[in-house]
Amino acid sequence: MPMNERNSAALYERACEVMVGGVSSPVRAFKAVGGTPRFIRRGRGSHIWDVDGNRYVDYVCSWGALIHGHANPAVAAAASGAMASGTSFGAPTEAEVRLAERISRSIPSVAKVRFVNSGTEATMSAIRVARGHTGRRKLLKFEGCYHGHADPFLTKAGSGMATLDMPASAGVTAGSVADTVTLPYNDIEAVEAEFREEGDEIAAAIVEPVGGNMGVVLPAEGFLSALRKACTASGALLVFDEVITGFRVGEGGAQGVFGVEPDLTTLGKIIGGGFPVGAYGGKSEVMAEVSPEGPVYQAGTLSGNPVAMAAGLKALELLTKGGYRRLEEASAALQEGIQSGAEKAGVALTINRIGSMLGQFFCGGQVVDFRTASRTDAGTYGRYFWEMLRSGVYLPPSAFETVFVSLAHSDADVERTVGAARRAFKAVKR
Ligand code: KE4
Repeated sequence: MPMNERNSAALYERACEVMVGGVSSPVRAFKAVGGTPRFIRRGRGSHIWDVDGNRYVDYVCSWGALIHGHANPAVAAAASGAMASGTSFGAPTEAEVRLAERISRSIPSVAKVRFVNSGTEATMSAIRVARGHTGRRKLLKFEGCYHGHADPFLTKAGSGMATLDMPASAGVTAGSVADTVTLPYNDIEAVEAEFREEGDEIAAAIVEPVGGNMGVVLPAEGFLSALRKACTASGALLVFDEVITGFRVGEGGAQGVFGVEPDLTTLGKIIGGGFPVGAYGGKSEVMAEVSPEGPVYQAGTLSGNPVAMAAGLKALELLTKGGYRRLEEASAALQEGIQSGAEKAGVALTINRIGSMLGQFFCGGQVVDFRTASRTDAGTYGRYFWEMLRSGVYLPPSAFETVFVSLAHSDADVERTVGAARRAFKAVKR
């Protein structure tokens, strides 16, 4: 039965007249799955409603920011309470000190932090600090990882660039990526060879300690520690981009789970409770490079704004060990249910998961890097996406993104999603 999408379609038409692609970020345009993007009217808990009144169980969760679900009352109250005293001062506030202290307690490698307004600002600043600290130029990154849209990162990146099959971006000059070296994720030999060849020129190696922008790809045994060892030996800084994994895979982030300590960490999403936020931080002697203490300049009008700080602090306060256990249970049930549905239907599906991050690949065999992730059958994913949407389940409109489970997702939500997936597999098989 065709879905009622009249209002989304009308809004999309209007949007395309005045907004590029009708959206504020490319992956929202549904290009990889086709059809009309859903314009969302409201969210509550694990659900969102579009402007045609269709209700969905949401697994995008604002790309991972909403670990407590939509319009969490305590987070909303913290934000509105902050707003009642003013939305921005362009001056220091106690709220940012408290959030910085909370982050540092949870992620001990972050002795000093600087707040910014997006993950992109966090990663671009972290690389500038690494270059300032080491006096070197080269940046090592990994295929399929996405670190935001700053020029040095826009080669063979994940997320929207993988979705739109863009190995590079127009407007990014050869000069600005001349110092970027991109290696296959999980390829320890390639890392060691690169450091043998150019180790003394590398300012930083930046990596998603769990890939979340090529679907979900876990670090191979020894990959992160090999990267740590190579950086330490060469004097390059190791940067963990934990914009997704920070407070997602555990209170101490992926570095806490895998026991590898970076020199710098970037954060975002969850630490803002759904408000625009980013942060970068690390060892005091490295962060001392940042203005006004040191010579690396970085600034921001709304950085550390009190509303995002209040919402982020409340979101982190609400995270408990029991909460992470719940996320693990619900996500495991979701994975098992969907996987068994695919097997029963004879659909080749590989699911990678860590905690409440799941990646679904319509291909057989292991998915361990961007090359194997790219084996996913995009056409099947698109049909699956629409079958699930028609059943009231909102998945990422791209195979190169992460399915996020929140603390608002109930057992009933999981059961309903598994049932929808079973039906969807039968349909995509036809
Ligand atoms: P933002 O600039 O979008 O706040 O953060 C950039 C970024 C940095 N590092 C990682 C690991 C990230 O995942 C991101 C942004 N994530 C994507 C979704 N995978 C944002 C969604 C979008 O681009 O619309």
